[in-house]
Amino acid sequence: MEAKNKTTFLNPFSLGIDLATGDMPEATNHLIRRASDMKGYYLNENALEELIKRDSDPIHYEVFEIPVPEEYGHLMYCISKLFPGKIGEEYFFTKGHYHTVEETAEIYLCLKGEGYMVMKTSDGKSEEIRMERGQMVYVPPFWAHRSVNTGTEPLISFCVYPAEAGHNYGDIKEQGFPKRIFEKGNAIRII
Ligand code: PAN
Ligand code: ZN
Repeated sequence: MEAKNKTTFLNPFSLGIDLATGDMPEATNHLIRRASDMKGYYLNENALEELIKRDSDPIHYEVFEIPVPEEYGHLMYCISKLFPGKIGEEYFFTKGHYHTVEETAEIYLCLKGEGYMVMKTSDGKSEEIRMERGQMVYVPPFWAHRSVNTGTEPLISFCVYPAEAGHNYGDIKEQGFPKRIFEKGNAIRII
């Protein structure tokens, strides 16, 4: 069979994912974001600079994937692993993005750790949904999304989304999300 409607024909395959650790040994793509990649994202810029110096620009989060064609019909999937910690009082988070093809959703199944999925729409709606092991978050089309680690171990999720979705970091670096998540007086505060 040949490609149909511009969707590349593939043979079925399987791969292993360790549900306790999120390890995906056959992953061929490994995206690394370091603390220095997060400049401009956190409220306390000095605290981020201190972390970069003190810990020699540590890894902030990583994504492991085995790519499929970025075409309508295929599903991209990956493991997202966000380390725990704070920049000042603000919990570590991923940059966050809209999908370039805005009408594409995403499923995050949390395998380890705890935190929140922080989301917004371009017309001002905002949601924060708790993530913990065994909890699935459905990110509907049109919602920008960022994960935040409020725990003490890595926040690890298995993500699935339409392969043609693409990532649009858009206005998020400048405007962020309506809510940030802090630790204040030993409590998690969403402000
Ligand atoms: C995830 C994210 C991953 C890293 O795979 O790409 O958690 O976050 P950023 O892309 O915001 O840096 C996803 O949502 N893919 O669409
Ligand atoms: Zn996404």
